[in-house]
Amino acid sequence: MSDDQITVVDPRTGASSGEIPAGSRAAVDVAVEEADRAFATWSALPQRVRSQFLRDAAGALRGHREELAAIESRDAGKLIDDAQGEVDAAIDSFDHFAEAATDEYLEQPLPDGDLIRRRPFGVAALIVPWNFPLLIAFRFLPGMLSVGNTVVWKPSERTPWSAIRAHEILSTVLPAGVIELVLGDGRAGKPLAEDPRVKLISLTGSTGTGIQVGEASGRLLRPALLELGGKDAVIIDQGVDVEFAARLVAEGAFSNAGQICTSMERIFVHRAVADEFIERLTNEATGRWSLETQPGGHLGPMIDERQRSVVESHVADAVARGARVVTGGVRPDGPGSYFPATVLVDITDEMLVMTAETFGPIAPVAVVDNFEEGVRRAASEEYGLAATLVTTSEASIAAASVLDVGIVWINSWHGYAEGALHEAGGRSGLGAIGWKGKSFLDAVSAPQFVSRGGR
Ligand code: TXE
Repeated sequence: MSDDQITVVDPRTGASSGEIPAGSRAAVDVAVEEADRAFATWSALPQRVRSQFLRDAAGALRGHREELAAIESRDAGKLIDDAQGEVDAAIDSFDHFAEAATDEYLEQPLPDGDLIRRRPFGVAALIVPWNFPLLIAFRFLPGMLSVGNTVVWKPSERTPWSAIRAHEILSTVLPAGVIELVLGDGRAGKPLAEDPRVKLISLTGSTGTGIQVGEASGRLLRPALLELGGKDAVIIDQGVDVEFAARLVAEGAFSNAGQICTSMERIFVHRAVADEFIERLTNEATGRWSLETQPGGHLGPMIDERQRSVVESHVADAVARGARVVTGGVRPDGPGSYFPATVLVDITDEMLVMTAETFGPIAPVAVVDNFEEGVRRAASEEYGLAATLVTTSEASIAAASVLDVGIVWINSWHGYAEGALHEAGGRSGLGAIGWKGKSFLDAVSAPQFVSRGGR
């Protein structure tokens, strides 16, 4: 492999699935140029014409839904059913935004003939991570296009293949330049973030990268939508259905092998239910959440060896500081970057599993004397994506309102209603980004006040 190529690795085998360019300023320059050129025509189209293009895009992608899911399942190490669900939801987003960006949204009347016009920013850069390659890309891309932006899309260098295939398919129905794909790692991402012709940028990724993109955006006085790292807490109260709580936490900690920004990474459980909770969580880890290589197992591999090493080092640090491994904790023999669902107890707050993003299937369980102690310890962390509360007490829910987080899930996890809107706390991000509809479009279009001054 030469320096200007990156080898992409299949997480189930460790073997190469091919090479992509490492990225260059020159390639970014061409992509931004093309998207910039396409912007004038695309943004001037009548809304119904742009919406029809989005419907055509959904139809074209849907014709390849199984192929795209197979690619996603292989590259990101997902169970095929999960990959299919994600790909289908990703494609649906094109249909959604074909309807959401209405003429009424784009020109919002005020009294006396004045109005707010929503206008596109111009070229939008879309930098995507590897944990949900198409789902995260298409959370943003159709909505960006729907209001008239053109997009330069950079997938993660660790999972580029579904983006490459989807872009080929989209290119058969969308005008040239409306979506440009650039490949590579930071060697593509950095020049893209620094390009003054990029008028809006979205990054879902690590906090370190987010700070760099934010700095470049500050210099260019350009909005940046940053969805970054997390260290989400779940607090489990006394008097709850412990079986339900254990199932919910297993799902929150082990889904996608823990590689979700809103994974539950810190678990605070009330002493009154702690023993039963730990036992039931352990059963979940060794049952439903055993490795997919076991019969009935649902846990796929970590994305690659680098990520597995991070997870392993966090477990080793916890054990060195006195934690006990109830189950898991040791990498299995055999190919692929698998790591088992792991339950840790005797946890203290200075351990790496409680302070740094682990991004793996690790459930560190800290026992607390009361819900308020859980809230206090949950609040000590500098990340602030989301928090989950398992409780039947309104007083406990009220006590948790001090948490500096963008989302609070109560007796649930990972639900997103249409119209949901959140701004991350702490070092977890910047910019209020809605899930769908108007609350999303507000983040990717600029308001312009138009007054006829006729009063
Ligand atoms: O992220 P990066 P990585 C966390 C998670 C993980 C860690 C590192 O803890 O272990 O971040 O993952 C592009 N300018 N999350 O290394 O590097 C990069 O090519 C512009 C949380 O994959 O931030 C990729 O497309 N772009 C997260 C994207 O940024 C740059 C999901 C994210 O990569 C760049 C993923 C640069 N200088 C990881 N350098 C979440 N919130 O879900 C890299 N990139």
